[in-house]
Amino acid sequence: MKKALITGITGQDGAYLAELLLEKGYEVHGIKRRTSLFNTDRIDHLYQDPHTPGAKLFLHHGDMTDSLSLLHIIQKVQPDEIYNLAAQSHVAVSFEEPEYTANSDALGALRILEAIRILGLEKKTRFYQASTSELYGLVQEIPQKETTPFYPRSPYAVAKLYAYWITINYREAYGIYACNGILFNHESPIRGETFVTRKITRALARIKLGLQDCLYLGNLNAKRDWGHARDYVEMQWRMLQQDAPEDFVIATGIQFSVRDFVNAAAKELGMDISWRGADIDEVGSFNGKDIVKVDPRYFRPTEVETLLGDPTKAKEKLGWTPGITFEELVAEMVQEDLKAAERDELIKRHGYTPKDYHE
Ligand code: NDP
Ligand code: GDR
Repeated sequence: MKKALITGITGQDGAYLAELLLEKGYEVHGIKRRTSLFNTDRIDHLYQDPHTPGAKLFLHHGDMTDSLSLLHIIQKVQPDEIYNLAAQSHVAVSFEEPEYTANSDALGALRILEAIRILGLEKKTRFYQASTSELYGLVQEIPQKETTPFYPRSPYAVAKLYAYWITINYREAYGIYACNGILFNHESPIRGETFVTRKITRALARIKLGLQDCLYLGNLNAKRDWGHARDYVEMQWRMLQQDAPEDFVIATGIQFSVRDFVNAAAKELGMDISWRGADIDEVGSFNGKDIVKVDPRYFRPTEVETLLGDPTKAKEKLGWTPGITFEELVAEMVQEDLKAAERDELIKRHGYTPKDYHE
């Protein structure tokens, strides 16, 4: 039975990947951080008491900023595959916490690679690094492929650039099977609530049910190549099953703006938004009510305006075909957030205050 170790198992991709690897018969180990409230919502459905005979999912406390915890876990687990998904993954937050972002996202990858080396696992353990289309930043070529030059535009992207190159360096220097998946944006109903897609689907569902008045967004013109996380984690696994380690772009090859996403989500809810004004004065309204407004608080000091991937290499070598379309992705996210909003509306109707979050 193969053993996999997932850093970031409590995140969006970690949860989908754990599910996939368990289905494939792996013993799955995950690293979770100590938090004051439970942070395992996304994997609770997979959890088994470790005392249960045949349990296949095990969680370990650790942190990407703590070399010793990583070393201990890797020594104990002796994994065949490590998927390094843990990161401070929010681009806007990286401008507010640049040092921590560099520590976890850049040095975190180094710590894992160095642990593989220290423990003499270079020939046993395969390593996947969660690289990102944010590396392209101020794009130098359209569409972006594996050979397109990078121009990172945030502390997050600069940290991920270090992780990208240290992965290649350890592959070349020590013969470790290590690959970068350069993944374009991928979303799902379990996407973090402050990424733009989930923020939109959640807010519009709540607006529809009268739980919220308005959705405040930043740059409506930003364009992204959005896919579904479930499809993308399958490619993370396939990258580690090749004869030789290589880096791959995973994308759909289709691009939409943030405004397009708002329109698609609203349409799924039977709301037809009309737009007026421009730039910071742009407003989206429905039934005479202004329900989408621009708040410059969400603008980034340096923005990535447009990303569009060319997944030709992954199609040829990994058999990549995105299974879930943009429309299906939006519909699934909206329907799940509508269910959550309906639960909240019921709670409110019975005089209780539904749980909310603050950005
Ligand atoms: P999430 O933000 O949903 O999950 C991040 C995970 O990392 C969480 O489990 C989080 O733990 C964990 N984590 C954060 N900091 C630390 C730390 N210091 N030590 C240990 N664990 C930590 O991200 P996604 O699942 O969306 O993305 C997975 C990876 O892929 C990330 O590295 C991201 O940067 C990268 N990526 C994502 C893309 C996307 O569109 N989703 C595209 C390209 C790359 P906790 O739950 O406690 O917060
Ligand atoms: P991104 O995702 O920065 O591409 O990083 P995000 O959803 O945060 O932003 C996408 C685009 O939408 C614009 N935008 C807003 N973004 C947020 N979060 N909130 C808003 O209110 C808002 N309004 C407009 C942004 O400016 C941006 O242009 C994601 C993360 O998952 C990274 O970890 C990953 O590496 C990349 O995708 C690929």
